[in-house]
Amino acid sequence: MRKQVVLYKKLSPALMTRLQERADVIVIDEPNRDGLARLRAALPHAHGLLGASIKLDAGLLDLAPHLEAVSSVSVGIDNYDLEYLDQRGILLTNTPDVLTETTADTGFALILATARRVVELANLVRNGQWTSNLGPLHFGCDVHGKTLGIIGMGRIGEALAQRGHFGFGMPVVYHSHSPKPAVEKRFNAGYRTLDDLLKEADFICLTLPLTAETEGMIGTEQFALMRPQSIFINISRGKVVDEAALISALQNNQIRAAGLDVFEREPLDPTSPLLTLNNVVATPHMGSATHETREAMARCAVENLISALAGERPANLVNPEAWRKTDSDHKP
Ligand code: 8YV
Repeated sequence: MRKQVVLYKKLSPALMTRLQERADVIVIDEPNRDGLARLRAALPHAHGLLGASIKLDAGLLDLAPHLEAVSSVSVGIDNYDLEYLDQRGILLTNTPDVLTETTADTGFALILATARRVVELANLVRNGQWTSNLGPLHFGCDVHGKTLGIIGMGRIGEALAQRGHFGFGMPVVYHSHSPKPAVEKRFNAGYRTLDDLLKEADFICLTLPLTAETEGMIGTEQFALMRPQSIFINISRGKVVDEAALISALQNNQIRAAGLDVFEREPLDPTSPLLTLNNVVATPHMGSATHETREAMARCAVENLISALAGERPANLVNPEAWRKTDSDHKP
């Protein structure tokens, strides 16, 4: 019997053909509020799900009694209840590696845009307000040679360190669960406690996953440790930061600026105080959003799902516990 797959993120024609060779596919337009009703209606038939950016909690997945695998088109897995998935033996896969470089590029785009005030000054030109040579009122600050602080030294953190060290001659300091000798050797990077990094770095970049441990990790106390010339960059998850504390730190000039690609609630409310501040560059969760990378992520997600529904261990399995459970179920 052909498995049923519910797709809640569009695929290219080539990948749609690839998936339809192996399963019957129900397509739900990117489920906004209306789409969510269609997703709920499709779940009772689903053996596999493929998509991203929707919280698939127990309430939703209880509607899918035949579900075997969820293939996320993302590296972040905070939209999924791993305990629930393990308990039901539902495999979860993600798309690491293929988006690392692109997301690190986004991180550096925000570093440069905030330090050199690119958006603000480009708008000056666009609005016909460039009437004389720039003076100190419009000067930004240098990036090269400044200290790059990275909180969370995973794949994306390492790619940021590579750009800073080799590309911009930046001393690199980092904080993570444990020291990473290979990273220290490759980038002459120094391990710091979180507090020491916040006091020392000129650019403070968050590349952490959102977990129960990291939620709200950067708040009033942490912003108070940063220096007035420091710039805060978030390309991880909005909820790692207390957004009200960030707004207050910016409004009170506790930090120079912020480059933000993620927010506590997305899309960001157009009335957010963040959007009234000239020293904030806010982008719409575009970290991995290039044609090449999103196609590579979708290709990875399709292959993960095909493997999982064929009873093979997927390449990017997030929850091996569920595999062990299904494996024992398959054993005679
Ligand atoms: C987008 C991301 O959420 O991979 C992640 O975890 O945050 C981004 O890449 C994802 O690409 C949406 O499809």
